[in-house]
Amino acid sequence: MSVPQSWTPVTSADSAAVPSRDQVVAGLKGTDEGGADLVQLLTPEGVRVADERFDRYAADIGLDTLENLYRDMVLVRRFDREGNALQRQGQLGIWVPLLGQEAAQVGAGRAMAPQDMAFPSYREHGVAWTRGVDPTDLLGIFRGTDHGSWDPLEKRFHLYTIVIGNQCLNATGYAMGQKFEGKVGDGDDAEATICFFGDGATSQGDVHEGFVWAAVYDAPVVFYCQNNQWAISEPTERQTRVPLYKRAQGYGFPGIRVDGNDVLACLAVTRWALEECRTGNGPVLVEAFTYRMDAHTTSDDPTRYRLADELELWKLKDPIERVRVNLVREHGVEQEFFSRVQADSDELAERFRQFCVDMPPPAPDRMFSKVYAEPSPTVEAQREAFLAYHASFEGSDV
Ligand SMILES: Cc1ncc(C[n+]2csc(CCOP(=O)(O)OP(=O)(O)O)c2C)c(N)n1
Ligand SMILES: [Mg+2]
Repeated sequence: MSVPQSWTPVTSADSAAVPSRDQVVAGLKGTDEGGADLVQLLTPEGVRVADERFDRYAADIGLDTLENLYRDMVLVRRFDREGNALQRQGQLGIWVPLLGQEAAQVGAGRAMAPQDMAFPSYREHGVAWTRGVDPTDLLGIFRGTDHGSWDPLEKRFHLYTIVIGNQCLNATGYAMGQKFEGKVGDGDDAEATICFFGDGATSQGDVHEGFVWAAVYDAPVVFYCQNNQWAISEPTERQTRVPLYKRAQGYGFPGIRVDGNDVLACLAVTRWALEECRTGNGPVLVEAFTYRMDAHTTSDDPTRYRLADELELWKLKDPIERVRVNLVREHGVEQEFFSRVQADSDELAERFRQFCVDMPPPAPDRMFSKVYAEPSPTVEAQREAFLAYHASFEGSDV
């Protein structure tokens, strides 16, 4: 086979530009120049720091809003922990914990305008909360009785997607529709879409295709990647040779890395990104640099593949603790506020638990009743056959 004329072999000078494995890992962990690019408004010690570019997107955040963001995160963490416990007690088939990702999710969710649309994966309980989805509406998914019982159009929050990365195609298509229907512009009612996915999802073809279509159609979609460092047992360095936010450049749109454990920075950066999209400058890739503090799901045991000291380091960057420290030190907030939030969260957890325990088993033919909007003879025949089979057990112990 002859070599095409335009082909030139890689010289040693070119390969000198290729980073070493150590340099790649340093970049992915945020300790190189990529680390300096990290947008942060609240340090892990709870100190508010200035950021020339993004301060104006957090300028209106006074004490009340900061308290509300804190409350959101505490309540979300509380029902997430309850979900884990319910699975361990046999009430749920599985639970997908979000521990450690509260700021990344609450910050992004609270940046959305009511008319914006969100496409989640399966871990976005914190975003669901900000969209007004009652946490009990998540329970059917994990108890295996439904696919989520909220109205996606009313909440502007799509149903969960388990197929990794697939929602990037849905979100891009939806955003293209927003553009074609003239919903992008300077008006207060302009709309954008935000798509949530993980670091591992960036290796999926669906995400690549979403990026390509969004780029060439200038679709108003914020690709919000929560880089929690792990895709089950696969670390980020097995997914990429460059920090994820830098990938956007290859598609021709901006990419930015934000401290995913800093709720203020996540809020400010996502407000900016959504504004870019609403006004016709999208898409944008946001990499929220965070950490999955618990297992991938309740079916996973992370002690098999990662060291405890990594978790200990991330505990020092806890997203809730840094807001608490800031509220006390810079705003003089008293214990009474924190006790009230704690009481509210316990009340929510109790309601969540009781709802779960009281959930009735679904009727045996339920799985056939919501397959298509219109009646289908095939599904109807399957339903009849299943009910007859089911009836054959009547009176037996099975
Ligand atoms: C197309 C597809 N392949 C594989 C899986 C199995 N799977 C479920 S979660 C997961 C890892 C995803 O990691 P990441 O995108 O980083 O998201 P995270 O779970 O960390 O939030 C995989 C491979 C799946 N659900 N869908
Ligand atoms: Mg991940």
